[in-house]
Amino acid sequence: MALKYPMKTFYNHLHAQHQGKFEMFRGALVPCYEVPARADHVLAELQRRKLGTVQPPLPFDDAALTAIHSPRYLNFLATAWDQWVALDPANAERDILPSVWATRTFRTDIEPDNFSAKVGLYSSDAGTPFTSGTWVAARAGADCALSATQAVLAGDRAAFALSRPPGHHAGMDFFGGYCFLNNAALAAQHLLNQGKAAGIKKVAILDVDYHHGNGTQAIFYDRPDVFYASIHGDPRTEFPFFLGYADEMGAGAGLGANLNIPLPRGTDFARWSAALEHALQAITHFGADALVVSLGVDTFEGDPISGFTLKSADYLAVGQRLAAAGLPTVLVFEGGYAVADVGVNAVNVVEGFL
Ligand code: 6XA
Ligand code: ZN
Repeated sequence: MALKYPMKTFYNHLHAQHQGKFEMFRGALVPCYEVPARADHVLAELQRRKLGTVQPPLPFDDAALTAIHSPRYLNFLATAWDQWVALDPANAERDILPSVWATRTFRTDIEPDNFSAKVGLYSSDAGTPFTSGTWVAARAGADCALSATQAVLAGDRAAFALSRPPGHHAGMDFFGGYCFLNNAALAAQHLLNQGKAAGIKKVAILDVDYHHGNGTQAIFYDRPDVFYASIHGDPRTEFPFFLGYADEMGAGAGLGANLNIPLPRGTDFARWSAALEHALQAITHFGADALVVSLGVDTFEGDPISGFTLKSADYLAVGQRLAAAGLPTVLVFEGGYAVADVGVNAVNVVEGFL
């Protein structure tokens, strides 16, 4: 196909170093849904259609990470595996999986010495194994998001961060929902920090993943310069359950800069695209100078852990509609677990955008 302009994809060449064995589901350890093949399928489909260029990320220093994540959390991520294996050499064969948490009424200001307690302090669920290569993979994934952002700051109309593990459930200081570093939040903050000369004063994050991006929302909840809009499965029945309701509209100076559109299981593309229209109109009204898209394709009818019914062809229309917003855009890969279809669906968004 003839491209109107090339799109750069920054591919996390180290993503497969994060390869969880099991996640907790209804009292049993089940094989992880978030597998390396997901990203491989997207890469293969991009290359098959010859959509732009694929390159590894540029390295960014830790200052880009501490713009979003707390130093003590980053230090934990960087050292967790070594701490785990130091407890027992046999742990090298086992993933770290949280089992105890600081829920309501507990203290979170003190980092305990006990390793399991530390894991609990910095996590939100038992569905997110931390493996020997998790930090290396997540760190390179953040570099992909920052590199795509850099390309857009340098004048590209759009760029794609193709990485795993995903990011939108990761908070300022916790992992969960298969996420460790919040790639979309890092991109948005980098656009603001480095985009002054380009006239970028306000950024919107549009989260089209099936799941509400609780981490992203919380990071920017009181910020007037970042609008977070999300279309997702109703948290009354869908992960992450405890955030993502329609009455969450931002706080303090950020009041009005958060929009949640929860939809019931079974939602089809007609209803979903009306929600997309609503979200994009709100982003236009906000006056965003640039857009970050949390691009999950777990809205697909065949997704094994989700409940919407979008079809592969619908993702072409999604890409077209995102492009019609007319903003410099960073696309950040998030969820999508119908592994054999993830490549076609994600790349349909990219092709629709072009
Ligand atoms: C519960 C399901 C986690 C959903 C992860 C996801 N283990 N988030 O796709 O967007
Ligand atoms: Zn998801």
